[in-house]
Amino acid sequence: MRKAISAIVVSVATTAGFTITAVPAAATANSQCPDGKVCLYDGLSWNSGLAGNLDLWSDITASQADLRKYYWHNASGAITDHSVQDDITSLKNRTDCWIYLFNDIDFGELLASVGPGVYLGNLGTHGMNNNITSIMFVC
Ligand SMILES: [Ca+2]
Ligand SMILES: [Ca+2]
Repeated sequence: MRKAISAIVVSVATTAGFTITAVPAAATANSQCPDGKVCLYDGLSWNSGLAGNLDLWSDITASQADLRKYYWHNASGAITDHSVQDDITSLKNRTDCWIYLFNDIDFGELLASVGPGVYLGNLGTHGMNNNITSIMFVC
């Protein structure tokens, strides 16, 4: 089976972080991430393999300067008391925007920039598992 993600990682010599771009992913397995949203997940592979963990997710459509104040939804869609910050393990970018991922609040310490249509099933492979604390949209 063809992987849904086709990402190219390019080092950026002059700035911190790196750039991730991809051709738009095939139109499969998008039912839990509507077009036009960036979908964030606590678990690997967009929560497809929870291994006993909660199905925690959140969709955003604009920059978030402080994910400490932003909380996961659970499997039934209710807001939980689990903060999103330092907890994102996979994501889908279903917007036409680039998203910039930062380690600190208020867009401090750039980790990576992620192009439109990129799905990342394991942020750990990019050294970003449970690190993201703010996200900037650049449209
Ligand atoms: Ca996580
Ligand atoms: Ca962080």
